[in-house]
Amino acid sequence: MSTAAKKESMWNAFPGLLHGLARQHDGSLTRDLVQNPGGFGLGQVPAKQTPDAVTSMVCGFCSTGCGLNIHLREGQAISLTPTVEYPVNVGMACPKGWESLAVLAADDRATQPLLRDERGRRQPVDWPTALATFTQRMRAVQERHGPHSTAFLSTGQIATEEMAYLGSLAKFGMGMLHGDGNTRQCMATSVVAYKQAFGFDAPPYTYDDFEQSDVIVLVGSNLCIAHPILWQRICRNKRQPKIVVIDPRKTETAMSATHHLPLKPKSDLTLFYGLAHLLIRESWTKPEYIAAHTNGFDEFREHVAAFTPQRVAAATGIDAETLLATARLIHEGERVSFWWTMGVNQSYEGVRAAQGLINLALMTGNIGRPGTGANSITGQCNAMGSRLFSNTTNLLGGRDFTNPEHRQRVAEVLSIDPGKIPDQPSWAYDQIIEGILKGKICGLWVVATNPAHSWINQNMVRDVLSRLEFLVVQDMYHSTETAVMADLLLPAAAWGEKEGTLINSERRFGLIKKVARAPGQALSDFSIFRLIAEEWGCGEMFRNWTEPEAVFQSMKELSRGQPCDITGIRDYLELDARGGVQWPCPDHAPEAEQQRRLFADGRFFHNDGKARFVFDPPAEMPEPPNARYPLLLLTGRGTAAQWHTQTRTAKSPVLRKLYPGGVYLEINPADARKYGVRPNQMVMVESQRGKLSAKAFVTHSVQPGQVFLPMHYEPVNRLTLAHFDPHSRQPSYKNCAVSVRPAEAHGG
Ligand SMILES: Nc1nc2c(c(=O)[nH]1)N[C@H]1C(S)=C(S)[C@@H](COP(=O)(O)OP(=O)(O)OC[C@H]3O[C@@H](n4cnc5c(=O)[nH]c(N)nc54)[C@H](O)[C@@H]3O)O[C@H]1N2
Ligand SMILES: Nc1nc2c(c(=O)[nH]1)N[C@H]1C(S)=C(S)[C@@H](COP(=O)(O)OP(=O)(O)OC[C@H]3O[C@@H](n4cnc5c(=O)[nH]c(N)nc54)[C@H](O)[C@@H]3O)O[C@H]1N2
Ligand code: SF4
Ligand SMILES: [Mo]
Repeated sequence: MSTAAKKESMWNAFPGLLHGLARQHDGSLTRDLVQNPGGFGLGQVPAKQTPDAVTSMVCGFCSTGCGLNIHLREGQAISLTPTVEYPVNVGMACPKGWESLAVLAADDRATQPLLRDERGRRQPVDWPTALATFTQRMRAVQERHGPHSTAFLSTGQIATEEMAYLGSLAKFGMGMLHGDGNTRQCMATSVVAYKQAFGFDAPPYTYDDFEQSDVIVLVGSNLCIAHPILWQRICRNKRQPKIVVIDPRKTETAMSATHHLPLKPKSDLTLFYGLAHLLIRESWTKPEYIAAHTNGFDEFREHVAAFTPQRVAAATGIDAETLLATARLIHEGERVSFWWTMGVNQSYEGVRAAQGLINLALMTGNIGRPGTGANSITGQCNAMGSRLFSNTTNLLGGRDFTNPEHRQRVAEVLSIDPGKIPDQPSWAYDQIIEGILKGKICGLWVVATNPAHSWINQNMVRDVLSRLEFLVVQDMYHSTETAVMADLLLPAAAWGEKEGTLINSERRFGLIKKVARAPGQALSDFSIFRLIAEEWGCGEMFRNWTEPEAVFQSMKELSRGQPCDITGIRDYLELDARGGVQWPCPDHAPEAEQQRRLFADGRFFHNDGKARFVFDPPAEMPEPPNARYPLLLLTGRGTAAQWHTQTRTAKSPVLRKLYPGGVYLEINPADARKYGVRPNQMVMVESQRGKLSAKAFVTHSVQPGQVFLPMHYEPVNRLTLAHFDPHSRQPSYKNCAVSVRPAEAHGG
């Protein structure tokens, strides 16, 4: 392929990129990039550095879990290219994946432990001092305020083995009760929805379903930006699928779809009940499937009887004709798949909305067959690992802390005293934050997450974190919003500098490998946990966990007999050779195929083998727009080149060119006129809790009455309202009331 053709296919592949560039309002940049495709890091190897070996591993950004070939010289990575043979990405990667190595080299990498002195300055210390300080001060907090006064906040972005170590060390070794992950911000809703409906947290699909579907319903999911390679998988679908995007915004994905339902924000639940109503009214359900494989349908039918097209049209803004046409699409599709992400999960009624989609799949028999499913797409590279093995909400292996048999089993596998395992689950993230506010949590250990940017309602978070007696942050950079608040910073090695496994959205275990040296004295999270275990005096408990692969062997045993059984994966070598393996993979099973989906036999994980219809009346939006704050704020991903709080992506000069440097607000032209806002003008966006200034991006992609801010910029969560789904305690980041006015008019 010529360079120009390659370039063009890049643009086509990533509508999200083009959109990001369009927002820069700067044609010169586009021209530069087009003239200099090398800027994309298209895998060219610098002339002087010819690789002498290649190894492959999975990407450490998003949950897609693409395979990357790492080109090595003398054992060190010099460049990378997407792996063609890997079943996930079949030779493709998004800009973040291409730039994975670039973000490792940065001036603000944490290279040594930093300890705050009496005058409040961060001073470099050696590891023995750091470890001794950690232990002494955490112990002191526990002695002063009781054993449960220390807690941890972890992540979906370290290796599964590291998560298992952290969760076991903190809870079984150090006596903590409370520890949660940033996956609460993200996936808690799907976890609860699946558990209640299927009996286990089990996303049923395989990515091949994107290619096998003939109707693909994407709800609150901006695939083109957030999962660009999964969008590419849809583009490979030869069945000419209908693609229905349900999103209040006309996103890049909505623009590329065949159908867009721009519903009113948070009216999803009503919409799904309205669709169920029509499917029942028109006899477009699968009674045999419902009778054989589900419980609760009769009650559900009664519940949705009240959701007439008129009522649903009024609540959702989608007219009755479109509702019927959508129900018809679902009925006529031979293979219909329902996919959802944060537009569903991040809501005060996220769990019921996710179950609304599960109900649609169940009642139409769209599950367990190729191209079907009620499919939650995860976000972080190892959100799925966190769900099964982080020992936070669930006991190791997807078990339950409150179940004595489960505790006994885990104690046996780990050869520990069952009395060391807490018999109650942890507080959720928001309860830990509130616990700090109430003086119940006084020591906090934050690993691979950046709550001082990403947690909802920042004004409160900063204040809360500053009340802690001891805040430890373990991060690869010393400069994150949370790291700079830490009393003690522990420098961590990053993806590419350590080994372990990640589990992607389709339940596939993949390997990460050490292909680069960590800078300075930074250590892998795994090594840090080991050292802390020794220093704390509980090293003996983890004597077998000498390296990540040893923990992997324990994880296998912990999974035995569980729905997520992986006893059939011999070791890392085999995992590597097989191109990743999806769970379940029990040891007695024949060699597993590369693509597998759950529930092909119609059996779910509840004791009676049946799935459940779960439903509730829709709830009121807690903070609807009002006279003072007349606009509804949506937040989410901005471009394919930005990752969350930007600690990583901002370090790549290439990625930085692909997105606007400063915070921008998407606002509809009608509202821009109404509030006197001109394109590119600085505006003040204000909620009851805080304000920020942003550049106005006047666009029809948001509806009148709504505005959108990308979450990647630090001030955004100063505005958001701390409210949560009652079942999952996931924050509802995507709705609060704000006002917008030109900044100059007020001197700002
Ligand atoms: N480039 C990039 N990719 C990422 C990430 C990143 O930071 N950058 N993060 C990763 C992570 S951790 C996650 S969780 C995923 C998130 O992936 P997505 O969920 O796809 O991303 P978001 O933009 O947060 O939200 C998706 C859409 O929800 C819509 N939405 C808002 N309110 C509603 C509503 O009430 N109903 C409906 N139906 N839709 C609504 C928004 O308009 C938005 O377009 O992305 C992953 N991939
Ligand atoms: N308003 C709004 N807010 C949101 C969202 C939204 O849609 N809107 N989305 C939410 C969602 S879905 C998510 S997932 C969260 C994400 O929120 P965060 O988890 O806070 O975001 P990240 O920037 O991914 O933070 C990861 C941190 O880990 C560090 N790190 C990376 N690799 C390693 C490693 O191997 N070891 C260690 N020790 N550190 C490492 C990075 O430098 C970074 O500081 O944001 C949430 N916040
Ligand atoms: S789509 Fe996700 S996993 Fe694939 S290269 Fe991009 S960031 Fe990495
Ligand atoms: Mo997420």
